[in-house]
Amino acid sequence: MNQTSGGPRTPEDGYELWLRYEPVAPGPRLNEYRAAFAQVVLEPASPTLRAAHDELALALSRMLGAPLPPATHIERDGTLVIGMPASLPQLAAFDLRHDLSAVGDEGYVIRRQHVQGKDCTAIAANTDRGVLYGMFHFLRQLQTRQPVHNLNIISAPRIKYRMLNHWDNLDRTVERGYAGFSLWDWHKLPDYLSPRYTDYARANASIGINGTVLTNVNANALILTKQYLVKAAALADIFRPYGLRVFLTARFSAPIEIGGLTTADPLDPAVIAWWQAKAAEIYAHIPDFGGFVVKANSEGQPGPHDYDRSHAEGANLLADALAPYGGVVIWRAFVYDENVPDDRAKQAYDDLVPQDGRFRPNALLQVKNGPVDFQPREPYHPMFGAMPHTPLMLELQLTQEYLGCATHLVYLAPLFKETLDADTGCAGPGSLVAHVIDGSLDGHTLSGMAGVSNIGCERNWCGHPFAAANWFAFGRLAWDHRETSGRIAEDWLRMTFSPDERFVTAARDMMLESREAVVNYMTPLGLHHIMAYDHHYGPGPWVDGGRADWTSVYYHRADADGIGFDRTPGGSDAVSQYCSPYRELVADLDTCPEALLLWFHHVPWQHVMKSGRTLWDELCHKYNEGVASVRQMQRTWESLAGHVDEARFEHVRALLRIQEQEARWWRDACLLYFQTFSKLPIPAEYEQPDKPLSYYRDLKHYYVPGIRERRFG
Ligand code: BDP
Repeated sequence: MNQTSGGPRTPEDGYELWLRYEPVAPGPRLNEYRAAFAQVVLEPASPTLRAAHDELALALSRMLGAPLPPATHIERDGTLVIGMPASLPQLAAFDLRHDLSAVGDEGYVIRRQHVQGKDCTAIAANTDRGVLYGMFHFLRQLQTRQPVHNLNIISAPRIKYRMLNHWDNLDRTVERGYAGFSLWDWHKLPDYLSPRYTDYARANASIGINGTVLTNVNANALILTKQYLVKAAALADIFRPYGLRVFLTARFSAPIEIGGLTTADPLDPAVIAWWQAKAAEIYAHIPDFGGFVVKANSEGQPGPHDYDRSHAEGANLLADALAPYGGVVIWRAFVYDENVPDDRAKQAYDDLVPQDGRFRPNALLQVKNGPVDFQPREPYHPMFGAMPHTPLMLELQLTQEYLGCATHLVYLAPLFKETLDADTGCAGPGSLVAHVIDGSLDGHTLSGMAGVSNIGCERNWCGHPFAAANWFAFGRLAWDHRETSGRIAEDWLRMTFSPDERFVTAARDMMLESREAVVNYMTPLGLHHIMAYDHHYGPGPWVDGGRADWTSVYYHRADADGIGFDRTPGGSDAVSQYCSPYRELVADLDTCPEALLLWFHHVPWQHVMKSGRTLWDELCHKYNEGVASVRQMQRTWESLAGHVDEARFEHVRALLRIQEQEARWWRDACLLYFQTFSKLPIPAEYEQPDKPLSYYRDLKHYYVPGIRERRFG
């Protein structure tokens, strides 16, 4: 644990994430907290309330120097009263009934108030889960050193299913994982229960995440066998007190692979019966099982199309099996097929939008933020707004598959917000993606947000010391998408590193700049999917041959005339999938935001940009700007030595050095490659590549982490 101020800081390994509970330095703030919180009334009458109790004791003994003495009723100033009014009569004096009636079963009220002549604070909710969430919010106030004299917080989540998706395989490899092997030690489960499972649940509860999909979307049917269900059930038992429900991925062909049937046709009575029995078996092991997540008919996965059935028919098969138990099916919309000749960006929409209204009430469709695949920048997915009769979930990727893998500092909240705040216009102005997915636009009660996890077994959970910020930001935005990227970054920095204002301000600015930096040095101006083949580590704009929609040339389409994918009506016409006025805005070369120009248009090299530069010069400018931003991040970090313990400081410093090298690698490789088409010089004012294009093309990288499991069969 850190010391409070002055002197070198004790080395930290990052294990405690944002739950370090750094001691409050002696001074007015500590005095204020000690006066405000002097004893606690909390009946640990359920496992969840016990968890809240234990967390509070841990946190306050660290932050304030001692745990609060327990009390049974309000007997003095500084009494903290925590619980549900239905079971804790001491809360009656606060009269929270009205506010609690509006926060549902996960929200809470935190209020400082004079009751019975004493200065007290209540943390109250309708359920014990709400109490736990409220307690974590309360602790955050202290961790971020907020004043507490006016505490009056009413909060409820805007999204119902706030989930992590682990792309974890049963052999413990993690598809697109850059933080070591899977947390789930399937081999030793259920007999050995790592303490990390509890700490994982604590961290999720602290940011309101209430669901976890344990297994990869490229699913292995074995997870649905008894042998593995008992293991998953052991995890569910640990997670339950923290309000975290377990979900599993369902392989559509499971009835054949583990059920001995000859078909997985969703309309076949034997298949229907098999899934019904399977659901009953799962619920016998995991009574609060959340449901299935399914990737079907995409990238080689089996699905209903194999039997000439629709996605809705496939989803409904599983939805019906889960319905008696209150489970949901989350059907992924990431579907595209190399045999469909049309633009990959259009395929999910074309396949799924016509099925709007055909899904069961307990089915959700999970849609990635953009229409291709988690690129540094994409326009929002046109399915948002196009399926008013179906609850759409937003799927974001926390793990940095296309964003520098293990080593780049990229704070993703600005990317997430860009999608959430996008106005689809589909139900008039102000039809934000956020309103589509929180259900408010079309009156859905089911709503969800999923983040593809960046967590592994590395000691600090996410690998890069800054990567946990993306887990944190995801949870905060899933709870309330109106929060700002800057505010979330500040909280995370204060809790993770130091509450010192100078540190927080500088490091926040560095984080906020990091996303645009990576866009600029990898894929500026709307370029996309030009990473190296398969592992996606490093640049590969020359990738050609094989499956066309997995090549780079498919996406950038550079030629002697220009560069970019023409998605206007004269090209693939993907623009027509958007509602007006966005459709017209992006379809017109003159009004299309330059940040997405080459996503929607094939643009001549000599086209004059808003800056007055030609497209080619602008490309050179952007790539250099990206490198310059990383160098600025390095300078900022250097200036913060002393604010962070040496172990974590040096770790980040080394990774920033790698990031700077790789930003140059990206810039030089891409500019040299695109130059073979533009035939134009890199303006002399910029650094010139010091190696030929052939050098970059010949680079080979073996054993990049995160490559998908090569399964038997
Ligand atoms: C892509 C990944 C692939 C995933 C796929 C998916 O490259 O490993 O299986 O998405 O989301 O980003 O299904």
